Amino acid sequence: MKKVVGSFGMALLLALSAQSPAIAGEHKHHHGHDMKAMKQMSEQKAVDAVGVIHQIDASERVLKIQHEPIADWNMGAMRMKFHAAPGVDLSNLKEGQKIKFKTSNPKVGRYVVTEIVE
Ligand SMILES: [Cu+2]
Repeated sequence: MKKVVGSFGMALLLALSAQSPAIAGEHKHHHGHDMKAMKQMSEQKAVDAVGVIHQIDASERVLKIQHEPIADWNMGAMRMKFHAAPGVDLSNLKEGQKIKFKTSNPKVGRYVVTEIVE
């Protein structure tokens, strides 16, 4: 519930800058590409990605990242949540920072940052 409340709070903030429709559409869009890309992702291979950290939830170990297109997943640019793998050190990361990272999709709807490359 904590995450839901957080997203809602952010949606409220962003509503002031007229961006809330984009947030509201985020999950719907993800279900679409999850289903389509499910087969090719099931192998759990980590792929390269680049993005800007939008939000860090250190206690939940969740990063909200505005990522550039991820060709290996046939996924366009978007903002979405990634769970940090146990070995990933979040202490050096800052909101607004651009990172190169490796990510896997172990199951539908769950995205994991497996490594921060730079
Ligand atoms: Cu995405």
